[in-house]
Amino acid sequence: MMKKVLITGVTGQDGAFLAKQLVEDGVEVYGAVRRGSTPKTGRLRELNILDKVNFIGLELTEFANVLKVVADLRPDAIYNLAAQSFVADSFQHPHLTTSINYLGVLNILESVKTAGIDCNIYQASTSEMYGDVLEDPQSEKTPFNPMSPYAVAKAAAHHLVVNYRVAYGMNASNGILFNHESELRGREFVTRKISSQIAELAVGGNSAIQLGNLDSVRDWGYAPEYVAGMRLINESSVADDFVIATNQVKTVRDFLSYAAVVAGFDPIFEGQGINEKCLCRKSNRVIAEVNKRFFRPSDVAYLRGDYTKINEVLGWSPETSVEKMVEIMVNADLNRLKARSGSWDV
Ligand code: NAP
Ligand code: G4F
Repeated sequence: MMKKVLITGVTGQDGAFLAKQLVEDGVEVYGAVRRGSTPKTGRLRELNILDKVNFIGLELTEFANVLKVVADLRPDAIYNLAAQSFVADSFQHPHLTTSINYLGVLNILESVKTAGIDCNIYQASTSEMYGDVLEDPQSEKTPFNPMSPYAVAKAAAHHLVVNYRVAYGMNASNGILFNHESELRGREFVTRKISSQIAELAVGGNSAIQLGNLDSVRDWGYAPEYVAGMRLINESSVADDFVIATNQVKTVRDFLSYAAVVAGFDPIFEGQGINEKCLCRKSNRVIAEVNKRFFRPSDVAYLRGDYTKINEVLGWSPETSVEKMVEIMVNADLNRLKARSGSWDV
């Protein structure tokens, strides 16, 4: 049983859900937050665990700082979830993305090795590494073909974790997680952008949602279940790499359509390509429209994960369907608006 756990990225979606699960199991949780900034504690507060997490200032890109934190704390396990996690931004900030997403991982691995402590390491790898996919569905054996600076940095970090495991016998694992979403997802990601803005529209807002590539296909799962999978991986005495996915796929257009129905609209799509719009059949209101500002220099068109290995070795499987997850997300955003305004009526 892990007693003391360090989570980098504790203020993010996955960090918050993970901290909650660990706190509930009596684990001492230390959350690393960027130095010099007031931690973004909204998610931890929403999960009622803000006072249960011990915050530690940590600059992931400074080796000396990471080493000091790791050597002083001597955690039983580290979950390295901190990242510049928004793929679109990585095209604008490739150096920053590479520093955090690659060098940050090197610093964690080197620190644990240098401190000489017995500490399991979980690295947040990603389906984004498959990029322009070379096999369908994608498994642990599928070669990477990354399509963004984000994915290139994550792929390099992934290989580094494997190398430290092989070279030094460290218990370091990669979870290759496909997209996972929730009511705590950042609003820059397409699912939460849709759920939050459709809720605004449902309570009387009038700005149509501006979206990029509606044809993108993703294998979307529910984040709390994926975080439980991370724990199975990092609590195992045998380090290895595992895909976590649902093996079900939907387009961004499908996601938008489900969300619109949950919010009380009757969606239809008109036009093609850059001129495509989603309208409400009943009111003729424009719900969403395509805006080329949200296209990426190179995008990942299709992802579908094969989670057979984690199912067979660690007994993990997904439970929540994408339709159910959309319902959870849109209703959470509607409830937040209701709490803010006192009342609303779809
Ligand atoms: P998220 O909500 O964007 O959280 C990212 C976390 O990283 C935040 O706590 C953020 O801190 C921290 N961070 C960002 N830049 C940092 C820096 N320079 N120094 C230290 N911390 C920094 O991401 P998530 O969805 O929870 O994802 C967790 C991890 O899994 C990430 O590594 C992501 O790349 C990876 N991943 C996510 C998915 C997914 O679908 N969610 C799939 C595969 C892999 P602030 O609060 O201070 O910004
Ligand atoms: O929601 P997204 O921004 O997620 P993306 O790029 O797949 O990355 C997420 O999942 C990865 C796992 O595969 C993680 F590693 C990563 O950290 C992150 O959590 O975009 C999903 C798809 C893309 O194809 C994008 O082009 O949706 C398309 N899309 C269409 N319109 C949009 C939009 N994405 C965003 N963010 N905003 C739009 O308006």
